Amino acid sequence: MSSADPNCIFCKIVAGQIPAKKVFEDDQLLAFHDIAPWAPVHVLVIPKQHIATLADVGPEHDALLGRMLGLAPQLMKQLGVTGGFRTVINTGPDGGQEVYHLHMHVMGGPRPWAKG
Ligand code: DGP
Repeated sequence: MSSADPNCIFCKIVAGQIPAKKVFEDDQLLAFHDIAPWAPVHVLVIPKQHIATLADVGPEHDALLGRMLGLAPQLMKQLGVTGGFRTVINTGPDGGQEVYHLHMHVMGGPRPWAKG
């Protein structure tokens, strides 16, 4: 596993140095509520290891990415979302990425949403 980036806010959440409303955790992944939700239910799924963006992954990350995606329906079910959901991974400056630790937004709940 890559070492954590001491300047990365999501690495600090992984390390427990910044609080987050966690909804899932295992040895590889962490999921928690977004601090600025765009939808009634809005969680972020992150790898615990520091990977800056989706553009930085390689074949060695295939299983990890598969697990991140597979967690989305499980979390939405756990959080009572029944009408479908949206998954988004912003990548790089032109992709609108603000936090440079790979994360997948998973959003659900009745529309209209505030954003998106
Ligand atoms: P993006 O634009 O894809 O990089 O989205 C980053 C998201 O991270 C944004 O929706 C807000 C969220 N976020 C930023 N800082 C924190 C934090 O300290 N805690 C939590 N829970 N979410 C955060």
